Amino acid sequence: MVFGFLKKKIKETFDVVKKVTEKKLTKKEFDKFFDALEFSLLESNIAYDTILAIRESLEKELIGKEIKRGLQEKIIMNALKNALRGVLKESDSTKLLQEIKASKEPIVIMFVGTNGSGKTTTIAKIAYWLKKNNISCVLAACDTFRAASIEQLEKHGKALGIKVVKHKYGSDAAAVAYDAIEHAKAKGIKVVMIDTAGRSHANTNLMNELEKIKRVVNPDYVVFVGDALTGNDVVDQCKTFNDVTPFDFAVLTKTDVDEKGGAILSVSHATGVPVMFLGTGQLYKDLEQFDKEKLIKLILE
Ligand SMILES: Nc1nc2c(ncn2[C@@H]2O[C@H](COP(=O)(O)OP(=O)(O)OP(=O)(O)O)[C@@H](O)[C@H]2O)c(=O)[nH]1
Ligand SMILES: [Mg+2]
Repeated sequence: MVFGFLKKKIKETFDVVKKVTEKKLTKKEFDKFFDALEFSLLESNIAYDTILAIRESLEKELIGKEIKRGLQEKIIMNALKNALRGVLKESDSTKLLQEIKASKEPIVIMFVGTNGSGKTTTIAKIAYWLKKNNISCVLAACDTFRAASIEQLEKHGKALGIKVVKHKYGSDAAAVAYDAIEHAKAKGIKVVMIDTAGRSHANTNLMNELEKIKRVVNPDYVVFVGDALTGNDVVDQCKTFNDVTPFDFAVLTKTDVDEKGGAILSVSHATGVPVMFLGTGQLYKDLEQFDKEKLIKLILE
């Protein structure tokens, strides 16, 4: 994660505050500063609603505040940190591990998202993470739609030494998931991860089908996998997915190649659902546990 773009843009807006001549920041001066900042935030792919939330928080904290000479940057940075704290949700992957370990029944996790967002890769990375934590899992090849999807999952299964439950292409995705859950129950496997086919959030038929899979499988967790590079579009995607198959946490992928960072901020603000992991590359180890304070530091310091 680099965030060079956003960081640079935010710093540029400080020049406006540095010109503050009166002791206390007036509404007029704030508006001038925020106009510059708003543009930077928009350019960084942060959704408009999220920008409004940031504005509200900054307004409350900064208007009427004494801006001491030499401390302008520090004061604004602190206010921005607080604004981002309000926008981002906390997530706790350690708690998830504990819950999995304590559960008598297999924990079923279903992954949803648009085409190519990184679902299958993320499942393999999470399987690797679970394995490192001595937790067994089975993968359900429920993308029976896209050519070579089953082989792709099997390749990961082989590399990680993890079983993949599959049927033929074109078969019912829910039936594959059902078999994988039965397998996990019979063998005492702790986690079932369901790889669904990518679909456009605008395709009502395909979204309804996803809802059907969810109804049959009744997963413990639904995970939305979003591609950080799609920027603002990921916000529409996550809202629609959250309406059809409400999700419990999100994973944002390709953050290693996303300079802007807007998607990470907007997804959890738009849905109220936390981001749990960030995909940071193409290797199994390239999965970071989302850490709110660490991200805020990365963006602002
Ligand atoms: N750089 C980078 N590439 C990633 C990351 N996650 C996934 N990818 C790449 O993104 C591409 C698509 O990943 P998949 O896991 O196949 O995506 P998917 O959502 O399963 O795709 P469909 O099943 O076709 O909908 C692959 O080339 C992955 O290697 C990431 O965090 N960083
Ligand atoms: Mg896939």
